[in-house]
Amino acid sequence: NISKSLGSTEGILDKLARIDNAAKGNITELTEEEGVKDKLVPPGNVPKDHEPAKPRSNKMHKVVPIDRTMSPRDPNAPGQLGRPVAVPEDKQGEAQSRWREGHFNVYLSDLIPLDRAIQDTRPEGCSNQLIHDDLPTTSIIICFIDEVWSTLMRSVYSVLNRSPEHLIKEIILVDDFSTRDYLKEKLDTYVKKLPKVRVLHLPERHGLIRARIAGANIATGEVLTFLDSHVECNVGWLEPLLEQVRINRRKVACPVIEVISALDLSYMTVESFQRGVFTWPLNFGWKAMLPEVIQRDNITEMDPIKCPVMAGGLFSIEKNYFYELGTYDPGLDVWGGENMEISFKIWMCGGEIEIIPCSRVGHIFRNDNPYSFPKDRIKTVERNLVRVAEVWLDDYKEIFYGHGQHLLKYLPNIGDLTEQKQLRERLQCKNFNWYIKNVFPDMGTPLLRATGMLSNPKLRKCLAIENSTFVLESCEGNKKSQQFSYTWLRHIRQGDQCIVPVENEDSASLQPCDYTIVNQRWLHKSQISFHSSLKDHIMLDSTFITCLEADPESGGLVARECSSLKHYQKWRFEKYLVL
Ligand code: LR7
Ligand code: MN
Repeated sequence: NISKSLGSTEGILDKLARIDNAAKGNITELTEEEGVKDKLVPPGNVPKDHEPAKPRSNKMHKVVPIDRTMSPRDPNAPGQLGRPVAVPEDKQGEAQSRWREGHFNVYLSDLIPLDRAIQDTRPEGCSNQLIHDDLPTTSIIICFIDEVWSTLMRSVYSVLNRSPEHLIKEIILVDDFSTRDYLKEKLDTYVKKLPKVRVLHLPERHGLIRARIAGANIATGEVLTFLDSHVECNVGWLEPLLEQVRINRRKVACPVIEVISALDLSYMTVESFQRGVFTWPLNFGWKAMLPEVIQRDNITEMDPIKCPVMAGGLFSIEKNYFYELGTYDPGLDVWGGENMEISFKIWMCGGEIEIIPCSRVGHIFRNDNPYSFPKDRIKTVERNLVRVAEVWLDDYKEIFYGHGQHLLKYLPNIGDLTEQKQLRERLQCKNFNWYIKNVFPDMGTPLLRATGMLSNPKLRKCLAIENSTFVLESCEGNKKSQQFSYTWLRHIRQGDQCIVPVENEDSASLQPCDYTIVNQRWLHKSQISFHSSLKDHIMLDSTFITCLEADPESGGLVARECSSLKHYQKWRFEKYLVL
């Protein structure tokens, strides 16, 4: 009996520990009756008015292919079914001059119906897919600044017309302090006729990122679905997104983003099996899954695709989860980089991001923004990215800066990171190395340019550090003092010590590595062609004059004027990871 009751006490303690853990944002799954939803203590201020968790049922239905219209569709209307539209000869001038209202063909957008039909581009099988009857409701949040009326309305109508009514809690249009008149009272009056649409006029420019947070703060649905303000949601787009969130509240679901042509407003589908990825220094891009992988794992066109990062604009996320994650880093400015931040945060702190091929939304891609930035656009994005890198990238920061040394100049101006770092602690997020290994194993960029022993082939000796001074000794592969790293920022490093030249002396010494010290950067195997005869040298990046040289006389390392004839200036790392 005693042992039995002890056993059950342990059970309770174990349960309490798990609830406590979950409250800290830890990822141990709790069973439903333990009430994980209500016990989680989010780091942000969760608005209190969210709906309580509903009882679950396992009843399912096929996706409802809703496609309502305001009036019977005229099959001959321009742009119907997403067909391309041409500007009449006598309207070319008008179309041209109106282009800059949106940086797409505004004239044509105004010409085509607000509720036009588009091709149902879903893969076969999507219409038979089963969806739970008890999906969570969603608030649609569309932020805009100076959006063209017809594209904004077409976005809204596509949501109203192609979503099951009971799933849309509301559509929140967040006006990010637009300057155009029609987006004020006219918009307010107009949306009064539309069901569920609310407008939030921000009293000052927030920028997209903070505008989204403002929208989320007043949302009452269980799930937040963010959209850009020039989209067309396709048939059956919503249920598959909410289904994924219902299955796992830490799953963030993105539709396939299809293309609405900026030129002719045609609706075009896109290649299947595309993942959202990044290249350095944190540029978003698409990358096709390898055909071998698709075959090996028997992946169909309908299967969700795990993405290392999301494009940023279009996704569904459980509202409470969004707040547990601290929403977006509020220190990010205006626009850009927030998709990297939330993607790293989601993956590293226990969630996942998927593209759901049965959900498809068209988006007008354009070359320029029709609104101005408070500061320069590139500078805004780059500063944001540096902020993200400093919080999330760990050692991989080196790759980030190595692919854009100019980014280092933002470091003094990125603001305070304490809260973001604390959030990362509190959520007990995994590190960036885990993220790369598990989420983006094909990232393909090694952490270093070269590693191992650093030898001078002429002398047949290796550089070593003994008692903080350089010595040349016979090469021994497993000797720690002979191990060096050649980093993306062109540091030659042992531990946290970096090689630097000593000013006004022809010698070299060690100094704690510091990204911002230019004298710590050395060119080696560099592609700079006018130095190709010095490729095997190790040349100071800031001067192009000084090279590291083995000095047989002192048995140490010196820094002297580079010369292609000097064999003691030629070096080889044991292993090159990048050429
Ligand atoms: O200050 C601003 N305030 C805003 O409300 C700036 C913009 N906005 C609105 C704007 O009206 C639009 O609805 O924010 C939305 C996005 O801006 P766009 O459409 O001018 O830029 P974009 O389509 O290139 O935006 C992409 O990158 C952004 C970076 O911060 C956001 O993540 C966008 O959501 C994202 N869009 C997409 O992911 C759609 C597919 C693009 C791809 C790939
Ligand atoms: Mn956009």
